[in-house]
Amino acid sequence: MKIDVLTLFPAMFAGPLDESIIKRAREAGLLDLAIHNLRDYTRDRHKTVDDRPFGGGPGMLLKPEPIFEAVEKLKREKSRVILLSPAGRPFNQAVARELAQVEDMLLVTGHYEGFDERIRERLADDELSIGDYILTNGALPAMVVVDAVTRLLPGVLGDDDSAKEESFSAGVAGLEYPQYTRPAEFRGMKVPEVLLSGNHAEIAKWRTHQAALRTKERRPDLL
Ligand code: 4GY
Repeated sequence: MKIDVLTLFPAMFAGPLDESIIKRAREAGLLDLAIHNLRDYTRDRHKTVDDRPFGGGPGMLLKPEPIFEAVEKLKREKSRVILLSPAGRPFNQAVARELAQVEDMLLVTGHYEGFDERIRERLADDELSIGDYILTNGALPAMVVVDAVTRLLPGVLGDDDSAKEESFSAGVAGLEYPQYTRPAEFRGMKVPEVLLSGNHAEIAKWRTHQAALRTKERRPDLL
């Protein structure tokens, strides 16, 4: 998959996507990620990307010209053009799965008070929000989407992790059950006896029960 990102803060992308699983996916050619500086698509001396809202109001908006220039240049035949903003539809695992099927993505990140509406109207195929809070800009949300989608691309994950994703998509899972590793006692805290018992039927029952309790307590919306 090719993913292009349009941002005012390209330097923010150095680091998070250069580690671990995403690094391997990039090295293996499964993900081709390119970060583009919106300022490079301005034509005026001051490299202006923003302007004041018609009708008044606080703050500045991303003006249409640089974003239109950039998207028209970067967009490919099959790219999905996606704005990132708190006004988007909620991003979740189902959306990540949907995006893992598309050929190419062009992620357009917000800043200031947001986008001139004509960017939405004419350029965007979709608009996503990673959650109900306001960040300073869309770089972190873009990285979240890149990460969540990349790990679902064929060949990126090891078998164990793939199985985990499947149990989530089957809709079986709410939250995970509690897990423990050695030592069996740490600072006076004991691992539940059943997990040391070797009784696999009892262990499975305990885990299912714990997962249900935890989901009911913390995320009743998933039930
Ligand atoms: N939440 N999900 C988000 C965000 C920064 C003000 C519009 C979010 O996706 N993007 O908070 N982005 C804002 C800053 C203008 C973008």
